[in-house]
Amino acid sequence: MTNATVSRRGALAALGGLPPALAAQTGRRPRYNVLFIAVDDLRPELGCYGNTLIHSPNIDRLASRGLVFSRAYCQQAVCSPSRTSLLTGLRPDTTRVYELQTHFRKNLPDAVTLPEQFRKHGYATTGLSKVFHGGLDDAQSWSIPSWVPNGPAWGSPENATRFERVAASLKERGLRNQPAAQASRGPSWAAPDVADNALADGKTADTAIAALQQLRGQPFFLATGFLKPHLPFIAPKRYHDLYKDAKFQLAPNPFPPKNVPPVALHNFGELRSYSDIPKDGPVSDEKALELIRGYYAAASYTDAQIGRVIGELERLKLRESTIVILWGDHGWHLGEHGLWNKHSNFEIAARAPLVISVPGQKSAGRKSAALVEFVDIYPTLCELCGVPVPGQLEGTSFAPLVADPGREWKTAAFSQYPRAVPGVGQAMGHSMRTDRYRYTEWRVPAKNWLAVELYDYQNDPLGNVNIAGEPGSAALVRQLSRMLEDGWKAARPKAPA
Ligand SMILES: [Ca+2]
Repeated sequence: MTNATVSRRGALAALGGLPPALAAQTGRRPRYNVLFIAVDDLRPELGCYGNTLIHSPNIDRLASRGLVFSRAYCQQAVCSPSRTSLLTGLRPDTTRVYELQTHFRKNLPDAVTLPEQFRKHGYATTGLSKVFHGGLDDAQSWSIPSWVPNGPAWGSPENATRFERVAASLKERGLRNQPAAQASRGPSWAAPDVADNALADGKTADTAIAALQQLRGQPFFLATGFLKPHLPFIAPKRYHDLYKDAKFQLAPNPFPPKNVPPVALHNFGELRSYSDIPKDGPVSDEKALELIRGYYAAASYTDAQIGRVIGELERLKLRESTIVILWGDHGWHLGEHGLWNKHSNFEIAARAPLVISVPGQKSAGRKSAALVEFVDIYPTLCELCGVPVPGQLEGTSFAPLVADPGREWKTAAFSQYPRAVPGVGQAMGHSMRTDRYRYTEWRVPAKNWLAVELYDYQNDPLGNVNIAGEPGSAALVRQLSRMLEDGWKAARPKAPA
């Protein structure tokens, strides 16, 4: 019996799944459904993460029935690379998807995605709205064609035709999507006085509710993507009104870390593409407060839509047979380190929300501070549902943490971000979060160029000082550099004794 078998059976037993002996005798496995909720650009700015200003009652309620990971990290802090890594179970250096144009099947034609693996093992799978990055959908992942807001109705012949057209067009283009149109964008936020489902995420919730009604009665994997709080922060007025009297604070560290190498920073071009943001220079304090308020309103709008979908799951009495997992695809700078958007290797961009609720889970309502990675989600869901875990995956199932949130776990989580260095070339920044430190190396291998960052969260909780160059750090830098080079395989948890 392998260690993996032992841990899987142990985890299922602790979760209240079938007793291992019975499962072994009957070959029965829990065929939990999966409600897989992706939230675009949601950072851990939620009640269940300790924020008392934000209104996130529905995600908080999910957390009270699940496990909250306080230190979960995406593998690259921008939409498509993060989602591609999570959905293929492979790291960006394997998918070689570092930007928003390349489809992973260009480099990995035979990859088996997470929903595809469930489809292959008898599940109905479908994707609503943004699961893969926009325009980079993957037809073979879905047993029922995916759906996007403002397209034909889900499950309709028209939607299937649209889906086939998109798939054919991707193939024709060598799976290469056109860069998103950078047409002149309007303001960064708006508060129209409209119904929830006048906007995309409300339509997605409506469709998810309809999909649940149709999918019940068979094992299903329903992936539902919500677009807010991605820019622009457009949410119905009632969600902005939640914060009418709220006293927002500016980021406590609206400046680059001391001694930071310039390669770690960026000019937040995404935000600047909106009409009310200056093309250069800092964002005014007044605008920064507006943006923070807008972000909160947009997050609350999505929280309400998530509540509607989970409410339907309960109404249909599917809650006790369904795993609900929620993740934001990466973190988001709201002025911290003088930055906006994602696109960095800083803690604030790499760390993202992750909540899992498993039927019968004994750890319901608890938090885990274990270092987990989004690349771990694929093997975790397979293990919990009795779906075989493909051998090529580069993550580790955290099902043992769902059973025992305080157990020893990974020694590091890994992220990366590419950046052009003017006059030098294209750098890749590889970053590693350990229990105490964040250590990052930016390299242009052809030029033997290197820049290093080291933050000590024990002495500097906000990561405001890069101590990599300090004489007293030399031995630690050497040690962490070796650990970074040894990589994710060496950081995996040890099998229980
Ligand atoms: Ca995103």
